[in-house]
Order: sequence, then structure tokens, then C-alpha cells
Amino acid sequence: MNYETRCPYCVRSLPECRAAAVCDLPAGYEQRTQSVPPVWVMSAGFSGHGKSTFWSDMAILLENLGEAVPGFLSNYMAHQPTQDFIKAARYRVRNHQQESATLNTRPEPLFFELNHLPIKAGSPAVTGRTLVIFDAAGELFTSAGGESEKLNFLPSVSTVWLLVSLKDLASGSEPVTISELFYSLQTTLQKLGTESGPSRFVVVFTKADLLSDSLPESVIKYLLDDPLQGLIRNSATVIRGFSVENYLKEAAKISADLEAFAVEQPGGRQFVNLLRRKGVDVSFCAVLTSGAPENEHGACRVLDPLFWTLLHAPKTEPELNRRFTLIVDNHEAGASSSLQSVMQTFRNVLSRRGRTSVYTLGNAVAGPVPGQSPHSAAAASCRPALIGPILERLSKEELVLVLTARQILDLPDFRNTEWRERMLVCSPVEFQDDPWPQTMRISSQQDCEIAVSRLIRPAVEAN
Ligand SMILES: Nc1nc2c(ncn2[C@@H]2O[C@H](COP(=O)(O)OP(=O)(O)OP(=O)(O)O)[C@@H](O)[C@H]2O)c(=O)[nH]1
Ligand SMILES: [Mg+2]
Ligand SMILES: [Zn+2]
Repeated sequence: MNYETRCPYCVRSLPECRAAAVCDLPAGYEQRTQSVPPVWVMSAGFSGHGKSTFWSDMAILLENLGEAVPGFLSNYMAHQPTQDFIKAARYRVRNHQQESATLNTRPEPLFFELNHLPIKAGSPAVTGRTLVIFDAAGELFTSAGGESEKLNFLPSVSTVWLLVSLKDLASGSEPVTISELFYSLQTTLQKLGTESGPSRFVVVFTKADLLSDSLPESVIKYLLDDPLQGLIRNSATVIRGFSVENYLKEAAKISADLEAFAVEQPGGRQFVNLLRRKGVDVSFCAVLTSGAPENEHGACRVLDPLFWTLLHAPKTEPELNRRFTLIVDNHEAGASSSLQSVMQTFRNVLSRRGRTSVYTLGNAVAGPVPGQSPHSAAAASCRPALIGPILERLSKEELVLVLTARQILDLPDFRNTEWRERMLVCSPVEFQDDPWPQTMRISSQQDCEIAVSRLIRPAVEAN
């Protein structure tokens, strides 16, 4: 299940969002994310635990990562808030300034297109990911879900990074434990009307400099050995053959050490049990950022949470292997002029999102592209509107979109078959009696995108 292809602002499908034309997405976002699929990450953590400092360090490291890892390229996309964020991060790091508290509003998504990742990104066709980040204000995690609407994107986020400064937990005026962060997320999800939530958590212990007397020895050594720490000042040695998979082999041992460490913290055992019981994927990291006073090391292991996330990011093969069948009714009674005009649009939209074959209703052989020569096509097919002969030839993996302006005689025969979920009937006219369960009225070209999203959605949810 991958909801991250939605709009990170309004959380609607991208075609629906585009039709409404209110969200400030990066230019070309919908198109770019076809080849550089999005992965959404939200940071959760109490106020002052170092979330924003961490994100801004990470942004600088990504900007400079190409120095250490030849070929890697990060691009901010044409999105003003992301560009403003980067400028502020550069300024803060250069001038050793502190981050200011994040505003208690709905977090603005920020976009980083990561190209030529040194990781097997799920499919040979995918060599990059669009990282969409939400840096939420700490207050949103102490109000026990009271402001859940500001986190309305949370049910669509696959990965949450729980950033915890153990020193700040211990010294806060109100006694809170790590478990409370988890409960707060659960409450927010419930208020948003969902039980399911992120399937991956990365627990990040921030401000490692303040934990030097309690962190396991192995973790301290690991932090200080970070080959990428100099990137925050853009001084790096080139690492030939860098691979995220290899990098994370060492990080996996550290994750296990940190899990054991977490269990020993106040409320820690319960926290780990809660995460484990949820059956989600959990990794543990520790970081030291440029927010630490007199930090002469740089940013240590700040990219580890990202590497864990990318390694486990939803695979994209099913999407690329998706197969569509477009069945077009060319009969004179069915081939209204508005149908002819949307036919080609449908074909284009489908082809962008999967392999597409086209059939003419009443003709069980995949045909020449209908719509390219409408006159001959219309004349050729004066056959009864039967869909059975076509459906029988299709594999059950196909998603079928039918474009017609008349009732299809044998459609009711397929009501209780698997086609119920996999076939959408689109028509410029309203069918009065007993329409197919998935029927959509098409009145403009824009409806094509919405229809295709709707066709894909139930199949994705069933998986
Ligand atoms: N000692 C130390 N301090 C840090 C470190 N990272 C961040 N800080 C400091 O922690 C303070 C809070 O950092 P922020 O990044 O603003 O915290 P936040 O979690 O975004 O807080 P909210 O936006 O209020 O939710 C700042 O003064 C940082 O300089 C670190 O690695 N070590
Ligand atoms: Mg902040
Ligand atoms: Zn939107």
C-alpha cells in the first residue's frame, strides 16, 4: 500500500489535487515522481529535542553528499519553502546559530529529489527517490491528539522518525518518558479515524554529546568514525564504491546495541515493546549535530535514519509492471464525439502508468489504436456490446477501463467476479438502471486522470 503518491498538502490523489488547483506543489511534481517515487517522512519528538537542527544538517549533508559519493545528486525541485529552508540551514550552520522553535502549524512539506542513490532502490528503473519531509513542532506531540488536524497527512506517511533527546526527557519540568511520544502518535491517528499508521519507525537518539557517559562504547566509536561527518563543512574524502547496503551492515549492529540501551531508559522497555508489538519495522540510531556547542567533529551519522528509510522504502516494481486494458466502444450509438476526444487522453494517461493494450468492444483482438482513425473505427464495429469475449482473454492482473456511452449487455454477468474491483466503466452519459458498481461519468479531459487514479486505488488497497 503506498499512499505517498498523494499530494502532501491536501492528501488527495495528485490528479484530484491538480483539478482543484489550490496546492503549492513543486513545478512538475506529478510527472517527476513517476520516475523518482516519493517517500514521506515525518519527524516526531518533543519541543527542543533537536528535530529541526537535525533536518537542516541533513539537508546540508545531502547537498554535499555528491562530493563523497560520486554521481549522487540532490535537487530541491522548484519549491520556494524548500529553497528558503536550505538557505536558512546554510546560514545557521555557517554562523553556528541555534535553530528557533518550529511554529505550531501544519508542517510545510519540503521536497528533496535524490538522484543516483548508492542503493538498490527497488527496481532497475528507479535510481532515485523524492524525499518529502514534515518537520512538525514538538507541541503537536504533547497535546494528546488535540491538534490532530495539523497532522492530517500522518496516515499516509510510511516512515516516522522518533527523535528523542534522553537528556532533555530527564531534565524537563514535566516528567515524560519515550513511551508517551508513541502514545501521542497513536492518539493522533485515532482522532484522524485510522488504526493503521506508519509501517516503519526509526528511533533517533539526538544530542549524543550529552550522553557520552551513558551511551555504549560501540556507539560512541561508531559516531566518531563517521566517514561522512566532514560533509557539513563540505570537506570530504571520496568514498569509492559507497553502497548504502554495506554501510548499514555496521549500522545494524549499532541499532541492536541502541535497542538494548533504550530498554534500560525510563519507560524504555515499554516503548520498545509497544513498537515491537505493532509489528512494524524499527531501527535505532544516534546522532550528533551541528547544534552541539563546540562540536569540532561535524555532523555525525546524521544520514543513518535516511539510509534506513531508503533501504526499506516501498518497492515500486508493481507500479512499473502494472498492466491496463482500455476497452473502447466504437459503435455509432456509443461513439459520441466527446468519447472520441477523451479516448486518446485515456490512452496517454494509462500508458504513463503502466503497459496498456487497447480493445474495441465487440472485437476480442487487441486492435490498432482507436481514436487515431475514428471514421474507419466507427464504421467497422457495429457489433453488439459484449465484453465477455475480451475479459476472457485477459489475465486477472489487468486493470480494465471501459469507455462507452451505452449499456454493455453482458456486464451484469461479471458483477460477482474479481473484475468488480478491477474494472471501471467511464461514460459521458449517466446510466439509469443497474450501473456497474464502479462507474464514473466523464465530462472533461481532466476526468481521465481522476478515473485512472480511481481505477488503480482499489487494486492497491487490496494488495
Ligand atoms: N548539545 C546538543 N544540542 C543540540 C544538538 N542538536 C540540537 N541541539 C540544540 O537543541 C535545541 C533545540 O533544537 P531544535 O532543533 O530547535 O529542536 P526541535 O525539536 O526542532 O524543537 P521544536 O521545533 O520546538 O519542536 C537548540 O538549541 C539546538 O542547538 C546536539 O546534537 N547536541
Ligand atoms: Mg523544530
Ligand atoms: Zn493538494
